[in-house]
Amino acid sequence: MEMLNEILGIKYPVIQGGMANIATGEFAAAISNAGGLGLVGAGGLSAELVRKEIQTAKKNTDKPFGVNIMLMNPEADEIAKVVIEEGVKIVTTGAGSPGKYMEAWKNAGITIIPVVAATALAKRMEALGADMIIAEGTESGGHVGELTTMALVPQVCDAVNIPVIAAGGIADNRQFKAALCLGAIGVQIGTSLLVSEECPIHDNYKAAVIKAKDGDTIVTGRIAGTPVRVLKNSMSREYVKQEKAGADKMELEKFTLGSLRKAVFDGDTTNGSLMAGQVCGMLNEIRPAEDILKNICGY
Ligand code: TUI
Repeated sequence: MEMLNEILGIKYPVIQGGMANIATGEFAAAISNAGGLGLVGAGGLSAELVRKEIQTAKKNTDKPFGVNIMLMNPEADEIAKVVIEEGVKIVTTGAGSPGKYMEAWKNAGITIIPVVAATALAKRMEALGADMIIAEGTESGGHVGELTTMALVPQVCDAVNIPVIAAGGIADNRQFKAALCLGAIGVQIGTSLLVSEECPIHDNYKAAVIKAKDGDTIVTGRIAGTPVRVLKNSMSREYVKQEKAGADKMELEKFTLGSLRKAVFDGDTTNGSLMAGQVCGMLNEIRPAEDILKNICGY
């Protein structure tokens, strides 16, 4: 079977995760220059800021790169247009169904790679013309589903006839090879890249990921319906405590509002939302992105 790097014309069969509020145009270009597929993470940005970041990525790399659209973004409709206007070639999506944008993207010749956490959406995406699927297990950081990568990836592979990329819980060559054994043609990684030299997050955030052990993540918002995996800290422990005690959504909002920005830009590891996956326990140093990709792929 053709591997992801062969399909996309890149060195390593690795896509960078969407990494909301982290993956700038400069970062995406750095990952592409390192041999992976870098992505501008639209996250919670306005459509015009996404356009700016796309333009920055173009200036900083001549290699393929893409855009990840976080579908809960209130400006998702406009961002869906911006990627067409800017001639972006590859789009991944997360936290929802991109169904209503797919016809326009296909007409624009965009390679569409939705991220899914269950087989039902994978099948719907294939029927609507998705080119590939990213099957993301609950080991991941950020917005997650229920199924583990081990359970999800082979079931998605069986459910669809398009190539599948595995995500969630992949940080070294053993996990990379396991993902290929499960039927994937490549992997998506996020947490490992948090501790790359090129990653623009605050040093405190990187230090917290390096210090974290395997049991140091927690999922907030499972009850409210927006499960997000983050490092344990005062904010996330209190969030889950209040959630279990029956706090309403509005009350919980005050914990999450702007909390990712607090972590990324201010390095507030106490009140910030430090999104990270369960592989945090195996990340022990800050390295160049190229080393990280090379190590994971084993060549
Ligand atoms: O999207 C992600 N990971 C993310 S998005 C994000 S930004 C954010 N911050 C705070 C709250 C919410 C989001 C941080 N990390 N991964 C891809 C992913 N998509 N995981 C799970 C899903 C998913 C879940 C439900 C996709 C579709 C879905 O249902 C869609 C439908 O309509 O059936």
